[in-house]
Amino acid sequence: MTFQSMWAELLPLGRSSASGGYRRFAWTGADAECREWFREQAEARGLAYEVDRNGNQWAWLGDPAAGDAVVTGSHLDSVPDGGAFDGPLGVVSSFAALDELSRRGVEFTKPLALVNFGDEEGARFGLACVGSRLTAGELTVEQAHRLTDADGVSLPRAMEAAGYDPDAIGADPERLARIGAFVELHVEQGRALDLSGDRVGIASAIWPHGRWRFDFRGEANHAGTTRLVDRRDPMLSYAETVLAARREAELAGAVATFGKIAVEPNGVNAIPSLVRGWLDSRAADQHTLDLVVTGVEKAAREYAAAHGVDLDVVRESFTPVVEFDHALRDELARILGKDTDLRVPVLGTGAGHDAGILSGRIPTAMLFVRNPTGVSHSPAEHAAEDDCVAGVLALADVLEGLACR
Ligand code: HGY
Ligand code: MN
Ligand code: MN
Repeated sequence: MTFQSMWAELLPLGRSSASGGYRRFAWTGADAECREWFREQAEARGLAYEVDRNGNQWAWLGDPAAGDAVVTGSHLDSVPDGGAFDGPLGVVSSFAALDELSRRGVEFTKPLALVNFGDEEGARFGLACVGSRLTAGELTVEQAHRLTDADGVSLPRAMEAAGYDPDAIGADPERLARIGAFVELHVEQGRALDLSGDRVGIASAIWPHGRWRFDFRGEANHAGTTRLVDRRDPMLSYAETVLAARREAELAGAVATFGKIAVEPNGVNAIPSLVRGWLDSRAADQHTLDLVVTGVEKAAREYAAAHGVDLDVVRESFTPVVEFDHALRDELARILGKDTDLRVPVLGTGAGHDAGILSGRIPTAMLFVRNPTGVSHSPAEHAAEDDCVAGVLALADVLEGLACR
């Protein structure tokens, strides 16, 4: 198996022929196909394959009980019509890096594990990083059991339908206690490496970020016969709030996005009764993020009041700022610094990752691979093959430096 052949195998799984994007949502058939691919890759290499209580997939080399394991991997699920690289690049690269280390004939002094964390994108149930949050004890069983998708299917029912036991989920401190370091390789979701002319980068931090649901409730009525003055139209308040979010973010040097909306009854000729919009906002620090979200909510309440519309705002997902482990970050820079042909800058990101969730429990680090357009969460997401191969070799160097003699 080569990076290219694994990539080609994974590429068609869960891909929409209409958009060319991916629809690999947690506990669906597409997710099951990707999971089967992971298991096959693990067993083809004689790795000890297991699925943990939260549905995360692990492939071990060596005895996990020995402790101080070095773990690498990422996720295989996607956002709706996401790109091919966000998540899968880290998983495929971890198998390719292990193959490279086998070719080098290295001797491992620590256990090594490759991992696929489930439901990182939160595309179906609205919460990011469910698999790693559960494992880290950042999400309670009760909170997880309350998650439902747009069709009203709960996370437990979805897990059961996929053959997993939803009553087994929960924190897994014993597993985390066996891990000395987790390194996640990921396509960069931005253009820093393209602008600096580098193939690979090391992560410094993840911006604090979250998701807030804005429920604007008005009065359903006939679009053709209701006078404008008689309307309580939640769509107007929603539209004004979207513009307010952009304004607040620009003022604060942050980002804010209303990317998802649900309208009831969603008829062309019906004034909505309910407009539900989801805000994703991120900023370099907590104070700035608080300023933006507070500003958006204040504006939304003013707009709602002006239109006789009720508003509820619910924080659905939140990740505080992540400073990756400095010692591990510097160790990666030392290891990769030996390759004089490879400059490896350290850069921050506004994108969330499982490595960010786990960073509160174990030392974690990230490697980024150049994305020439910076585009992500889109079918247009791309990374050049030679940059991907450079990422594999860098990951192999890091794993060798951390886990081998
Ligand atoms: O939303 C994020 O930053 C990540 O892709 N889950
Ligand atoms: Mn993503
Ligand atoms: Mn990702």
